[in-house]
Amino acid sequence: MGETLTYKILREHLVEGDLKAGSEIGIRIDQTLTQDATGTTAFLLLEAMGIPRVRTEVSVSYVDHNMSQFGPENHNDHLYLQSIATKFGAYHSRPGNGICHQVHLERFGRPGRTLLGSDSHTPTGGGIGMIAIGAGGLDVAVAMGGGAFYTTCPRVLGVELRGKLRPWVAAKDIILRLLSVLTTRGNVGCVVEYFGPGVRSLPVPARATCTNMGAELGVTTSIFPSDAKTREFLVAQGRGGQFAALAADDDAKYDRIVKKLHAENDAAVIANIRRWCADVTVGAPDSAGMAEVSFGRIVIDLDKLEPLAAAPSSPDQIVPVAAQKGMKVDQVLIGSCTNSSYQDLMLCARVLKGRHVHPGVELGIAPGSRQVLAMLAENGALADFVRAGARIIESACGPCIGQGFSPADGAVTLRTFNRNFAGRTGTKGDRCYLVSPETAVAAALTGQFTDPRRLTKKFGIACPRVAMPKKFLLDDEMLQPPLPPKKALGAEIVRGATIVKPPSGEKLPATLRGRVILKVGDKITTDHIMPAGTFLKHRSNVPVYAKYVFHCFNEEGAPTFAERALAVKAAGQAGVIVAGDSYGQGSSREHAALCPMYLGVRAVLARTIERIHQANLVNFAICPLTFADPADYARVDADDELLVEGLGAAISSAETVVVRDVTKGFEFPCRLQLAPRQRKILAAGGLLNYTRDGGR
Ligand code: MIC
Ligand code: SF4
Repeated sequence: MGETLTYKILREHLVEGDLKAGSEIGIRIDQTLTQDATGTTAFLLLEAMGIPRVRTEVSVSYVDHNMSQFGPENHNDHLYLQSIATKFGAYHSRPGNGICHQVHLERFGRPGRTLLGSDSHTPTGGGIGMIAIGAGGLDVAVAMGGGAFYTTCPRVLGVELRGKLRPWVAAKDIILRLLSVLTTRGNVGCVVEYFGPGVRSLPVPARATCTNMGAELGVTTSIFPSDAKTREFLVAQGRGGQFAALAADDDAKYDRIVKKLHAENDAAVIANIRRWCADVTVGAPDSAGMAEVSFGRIVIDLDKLEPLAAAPSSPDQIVPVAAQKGMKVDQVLIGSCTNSSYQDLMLCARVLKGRHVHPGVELGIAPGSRQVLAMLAENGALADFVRAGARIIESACGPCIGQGFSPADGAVTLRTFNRNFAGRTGTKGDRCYLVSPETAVAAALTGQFTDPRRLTKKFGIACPRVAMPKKFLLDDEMLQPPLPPKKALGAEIVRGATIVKPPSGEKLPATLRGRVILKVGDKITTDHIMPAGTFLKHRSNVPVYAKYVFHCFNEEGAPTFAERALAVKAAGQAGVIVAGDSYGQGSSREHAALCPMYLGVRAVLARTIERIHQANLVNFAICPLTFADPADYARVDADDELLVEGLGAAISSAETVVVRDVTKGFEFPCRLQLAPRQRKILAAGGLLNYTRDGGR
């Protein structure tokens, strides 16, 4: 039987385990990337492991997130990263050089290689045929040191693309369509693999938009084949020699995906599955209304796609742009690692050339890289933007991570980004829609939600065709190469006062006596747990950053989560967080585990936990437990005292533990769904201790 592309690359990199979906595997990592908001911790942990030099083929440290430089913290981080990265044998992409995923695609991405990045959008590299996975900084530090990356061998979900996108319909609409089918829930342990004749028409940046936002599906990664379009891109980047043709076998068999969905509440999702998937079966709902839905693969006829948007406040709230027609738009932002390529921005520049932004709209443009920005500057497109009234933002994450451009109260903001979690823009109650550059630029011109296809019908604007440049502007001056080993020996590490050694984990107690500090609902993202925006600058200082854990749930005048947690810790009890489905969605930020650990949290009790976050919890010795019966979630409340006898022993092999709610006087079973290596890490008191003890 033929093999998927995913398994071909995994097989080549397998160092431990069997390629059997659901079992734990260890894979060799060829390349790593870190960014400044996660990278300082990653490098501090690398130092703590006593590893003097990276052992990968390529490791790159990017600076792109914390760029506002209010106070000394950001610049301290930049200088630390510059000094440690080059000393330890990594490339350093200086601030101003662009967003890590865009730059990595341009300058380092290689078909068939593995990439591990301390950022959840690392799967962007799948657009060039890599197995590119997001992980916590500690996992990336281990990989930089030459260690394998351990993960669950995935099920591979096939997405067959047919036909060709029509004018004004974009790659963003493909991934938004996928989000309407798969949602952000219940896809842990899958890889999305694109195939079919429709792939051929999509250039690498369009593919990268799809794989980038695969992160929002919660899958391990997404991947496209490497073909003539990949070669074209690599040649234009001056790296034609790195091309390799890669594809699944013609008779490759994709996995069936089985999901439990609520027959009534998820009726729209089930309808989408019926419409867009092959071989669908929908079981009868059980007593709780949950039905088993299974399907073979997703089939998207690109000709049939229409412009879509993700409505507030989740990337899977998908609506047709046409249905929003007439809604006033106050702000349009074009950029982020999802849609800031040369082609994306050229399309917008051509539409805006000789025209003006609607007076009711603020338009911001953030080119994804210095390469993109320099090319726009040289060919005059930048001037077209400026003359149209756009505000030019530097090549960085910027507004995507709440660094400026927060919208006014009640304002509608359209962004070409990948996340619209509530409050991520920096404004409480924000109304943020995620759209393609085509839809964004249409709104910038008209001042309202406008199906971009109407630009042709109503305004006579033809959809610009932006071809792949024959040669991109190549200038790697802002990419500092690693110092040669001899020079590196004497090089100094610049360590500002705001860079504080992160705490390491402790072993779990034999019996856990805990207290529920907070109970939260479904789809709690790492932005809820550890806010970014103005708090982002404290990433290198855990004691300070920890003050803001669950900041969005703190109430004025009442003790904060941090204060309550520290009181519980002082009383000799373990802190426990209780959550619903999909706990820890979104980013890879390990601070969402590291800071709660610092405050004494020792267990998370949830209905389901997302992949990267679960790994981060384990890495920092917080025990991830899931309710064996999801109905028990409703019975446990904040402030309840919990007792888990024998937890310390159970983590080595038990599948379930019994949790006693001492306050209410009842017991309930919880699952310990851990891979064998995760059990060892937990038993050692976290990954740092495990590695120091010689664990692999
Ligand atoms: C994000 O998009 O949320 C981030 C900021 O890039 C994060 C990483 C971080 O929190 O530093 C991510 O996606 O992993
Ligand atoms: Fe940066 Fe936004 Fe991409 Fe995260 S999603 S890496 S914040 S641009």
